[in-house]
Amino acid sequence: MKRIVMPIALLAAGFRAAAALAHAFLDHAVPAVGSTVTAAPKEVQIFYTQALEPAFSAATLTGADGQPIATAAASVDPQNPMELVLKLPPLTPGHYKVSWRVVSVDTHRTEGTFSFDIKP
Ligand SMILES: [Cu+2]
Repeated sequence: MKRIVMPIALLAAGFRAAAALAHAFLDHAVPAVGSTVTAAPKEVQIFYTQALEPAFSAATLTGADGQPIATAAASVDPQNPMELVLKLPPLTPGHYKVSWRVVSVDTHRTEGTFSFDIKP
């Protein structure tokens, strides 16, 4: 009995370790993190390394002056649970910061920011 129990316990520990590494981290974004684009994007797409919990995942936009820019609430793409979409109002050239805060399906919370520039 002991011989069977041991490997199962080790296996379970291994799965837990793998799950802990699987938080929803930012994989890439469109516009790309730190990029300069020449046309104002209509939305920001943020792709994560893990599926998100839509009810607990959000993103906001601030301008160069640090003031929040009104947008509709960010939503998880129904076609891709690993993608958060923030629809944007018409933006003028400048520097913008995206702040995001998400909960992945393993209930772990992550957050971060990145910026992009719109060139005149
Ligand atoms: Cu996790």
